[in-house]
Amino acid sequence: MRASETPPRSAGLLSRGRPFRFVIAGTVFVAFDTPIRCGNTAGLSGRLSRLASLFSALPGCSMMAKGGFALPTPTPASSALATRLKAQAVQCGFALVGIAPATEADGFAHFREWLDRGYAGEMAYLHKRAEARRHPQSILAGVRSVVMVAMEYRGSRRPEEPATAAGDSAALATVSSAAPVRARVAKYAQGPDYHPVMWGRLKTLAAWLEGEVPGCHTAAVTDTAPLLERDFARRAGLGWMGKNTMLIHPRRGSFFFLGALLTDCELPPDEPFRPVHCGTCTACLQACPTQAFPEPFILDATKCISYLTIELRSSIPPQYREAMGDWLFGCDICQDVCPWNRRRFWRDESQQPSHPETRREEVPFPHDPDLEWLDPIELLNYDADNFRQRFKKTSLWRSRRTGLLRNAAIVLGNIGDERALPALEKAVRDEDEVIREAAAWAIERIRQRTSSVYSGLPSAPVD
Ligand code: B12
Ligand code: SF4
Ligand code: SF4
Repeated sequence: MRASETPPRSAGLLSRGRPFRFVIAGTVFVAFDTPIRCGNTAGLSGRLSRLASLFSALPGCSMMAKGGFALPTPTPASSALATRLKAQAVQCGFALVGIAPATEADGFAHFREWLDRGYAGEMAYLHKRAEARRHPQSILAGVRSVVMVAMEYRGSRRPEEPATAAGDSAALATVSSAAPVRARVAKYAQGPDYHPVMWGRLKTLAAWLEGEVPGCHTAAVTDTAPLLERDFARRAGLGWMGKNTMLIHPRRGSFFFLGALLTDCELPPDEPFRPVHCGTCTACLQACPTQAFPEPFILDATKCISYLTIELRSSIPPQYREAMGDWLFGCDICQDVCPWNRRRFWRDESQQPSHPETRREEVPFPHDPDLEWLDPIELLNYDADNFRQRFKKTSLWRSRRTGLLRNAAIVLGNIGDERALPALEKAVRDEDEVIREAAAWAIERIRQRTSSVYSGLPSAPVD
């Protein structure tokens, strides 16, 4: 008997009249020296079944033997393993879990086109490792399954505090001198840096799987690895890609992080999420203050406040500064307006809907109320040490001191009054050119606004 292995590949077949997708992760070819008559494969099947049962004894290994045509389907053993794996994922604190086959990413061509159109801006890492995003094999050799998980975060939005219509300078200019000057942080960043939290939970899940399937290999990834996460999340059945490009789940909305556990253990894939529940809605496209969607489902990141405040290292182009409003770090507007996120994330739990899924015991992602809003005047006084101490373990570390102080100055230019001038005047002497330039811009804006307010006052009465 000779045995050989084929590399992973996928195929589509009809099973009971319904489309069925599966992965042939490895095929063991056998040859018998006993002649078998055409149409009579009983002897072959018997021997193959015995061989298959040897493999099936390995936990998590699924195998189906067929003489003539090989139709591998998940064995009850691997389905049971998948079910227990999913239960374990919930125990680890994940709100959603699904399994996608480890085949080429459906959206890879779309991703390449997106890069070619220049929408990635200065995010050089996306260009550098572009080809690696074609197939998860680039992260884990021999990968067969991609277990996609979602970890929810809850932010600060309350009914009385809708996201500021950034760019609405009339509203912003009404800031009274008694009101605190504060700058808004995107919900996902109102807590610890999510990467270690996600990796920690994924590693617990990986350890469980490795215990169940000795010898299997895993890789835990979130955000930084070359994986098109939303693509695989859709294929794992976690939701659809909205017109705002977020992955949206019908009951969970879109305020969650994605993570992936890659494994060479073969697991039965879930059905991909096929419908797109956006319908005729265009709320996100209209609400985006920088008009960052050239068309539905496509984001030009170079115009997105999230990119401008977090990823961009240089000065923020002047045409987007006013539209930033009071967003200091990231932006949630295209999610806040999405009907699929309505009724969720009020911090007052009494306003939560009573859907059974929301009542389920979950390990919440830690939320820090002190990170909901930050004082941009205080931030301008931060040196490198203050910055490190306060933000090293948070997502805000990503923008570095330069980016955060630059953003603080711009927010002050948009909403600040004369109280901000001393801090800004100090910042125009900062050693960092990017901070100096933003501070000078903000001073100019505040002075223009103050002088227009005074020129609008009625003249003093003449005795
Ligand atoms: C680069 C990046 C950004 C960039 C660009 C965002 C973008 N829309 O592309 C910037 C800095 C702007 C950004 C912002 C944000 N990000 Co971001 N970001 C990423 C990152 C690292 C890569 C995304 C990417 O490759 N973009 C390029 C586009 C082309 O790919 P894509 O968005 O995945 O789109 C796929 C599908 O849309 C699909 N597709 C679309 N159209 C079509 C059509 C066809 C025919 C097909 C077949 C496929 C297809 O194919 C694409 C490629 O797979 C991912 C993590 C990861 N590794 O995936 C996180 C990620 C997408 N970001 C995330 C978050 C939370 C955010 C913010 C909400 C943060 C904030 N509050 O400020 C914002 C949201 C802005 C927005 N509306 O997207 C989460 C999203 C979770 C979710 N529920 O969707 C991710 C997954 C990180 C994580 N691990 O949780 N981000
Ligand atoms: S995150 Fe903000 S700026 Fe970016 S696309 Fe959404 S609404 Fe527009
Ligand atoms: S706001 Fe409307 S169009 Fe945009 S993602 Fe949500 S449902 Fe889709």
